[in-house]
Amino acid sequence: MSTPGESQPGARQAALGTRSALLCSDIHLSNDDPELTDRFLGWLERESIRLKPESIIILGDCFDAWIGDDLLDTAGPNTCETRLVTCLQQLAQRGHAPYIMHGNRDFLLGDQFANACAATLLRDPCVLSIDSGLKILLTHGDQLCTADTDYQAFRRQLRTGPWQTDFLSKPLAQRQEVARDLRMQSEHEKSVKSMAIMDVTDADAAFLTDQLGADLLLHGHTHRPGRSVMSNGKLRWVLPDWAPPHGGGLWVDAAGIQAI
Ligand SMILES: [Mn+2]
Repeated sequence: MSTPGESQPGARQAALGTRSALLCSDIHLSNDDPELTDRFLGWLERESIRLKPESIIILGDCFDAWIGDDLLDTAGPNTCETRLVTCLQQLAQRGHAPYIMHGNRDFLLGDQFANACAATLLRDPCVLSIDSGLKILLTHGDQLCTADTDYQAFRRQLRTGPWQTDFLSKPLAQRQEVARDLRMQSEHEKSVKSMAIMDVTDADAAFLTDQLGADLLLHGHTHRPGRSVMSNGKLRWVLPDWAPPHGGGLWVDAAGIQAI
């Protein structure tokens, strides 16, 4: 049986040490877009062969929606869910350990899913320590969008145990419907809110990075990739999304961070 969301935060890994990591996020895999699955899995395979990462870290919103791990029981071999599971399992066997953090779209990814792909679920936030000594604060990023108070209230509601237990007790078809409604609501809100409100709040980002003793911040979610300096003087890296023609991620090793 799967363990939903953050109802058991102790079960998630909050720190990770590695020699090198391939990071990506916001792929939004969906069975409506098999080409996106082809493109993303092809990229993971290619970059793993080229860079030989010790860790592969997906920093949230791997899927456009996740309605419960039990959908794996009936997912066909060509679905994006099964294809990702198979791909990560193979990468794990070749020595590239997969790690997955929840995004706001797939916060119900649980233990059944993680076990199926030989992945470890990361807590949000999580501190990544590179062998060189660099400490990177990893977060999906939505919890730092604090100017969007409506979203934060909505997020708190969805991350409670009772909401999740109630949701997961519904039949799959009904959960699909709820997920569709939530997605439409989110698209609507994105279209009427300003970019500033939906971005990370600098003061909160800087505070969290300092509080957890990290040298820099790395997140996804905003679909505004790049690098900037926060008010505490530390760097903030943002991962790209995968809506065409976007894609790619970040590479971290003893030499530092670079976009790939
Ligand atoms: Mn997101």
